[in-house]
Amino acid sequence: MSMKPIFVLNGPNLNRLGKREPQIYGTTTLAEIEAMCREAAGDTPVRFRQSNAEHQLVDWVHEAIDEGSGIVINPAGLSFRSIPLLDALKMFAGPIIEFHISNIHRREEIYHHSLVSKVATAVIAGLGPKGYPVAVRALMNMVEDG
Ligand code: DHK
Repeated sequence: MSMKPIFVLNGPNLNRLGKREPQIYGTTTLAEIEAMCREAAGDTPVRFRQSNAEHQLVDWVHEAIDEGSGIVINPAGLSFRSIPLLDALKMFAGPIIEFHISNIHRREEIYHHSLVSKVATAVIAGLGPKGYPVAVRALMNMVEDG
């Protein structure tokens, strides 16, 4: 198993999980989600990050390009319009899992067309916060399979 870190990257407003629209996103906090991801990763190092800034997400993808084995990314609102984030992800050679807590396809039209899906290896949407460890384990399997 690669001991290069996996990256779990989270976009805008996800720092508010727990209080943010609980009927959509549940009441699990980002800190609790981080703990679930680290538990799922076992001995594999996890770089778990969140930012409301597009450029910060881009910089973290660059870090993953240089040092990471795989990426789980919840781009949140950046999923739908961010060419810079898409361009950065195109440079990443490993597996990418795009993750959304909610089923974006069952929501308003503005959430239906993710640019990130054009470069993601897989997309997980609708499993809720407990889907994050599912995504981490799936990513680790992809990394192991090479
Ligand atoms: C989170 C967001 O902030 C929204 O912009 C996405 C995604 C959905 C989620 O379900 O995790 O549309």
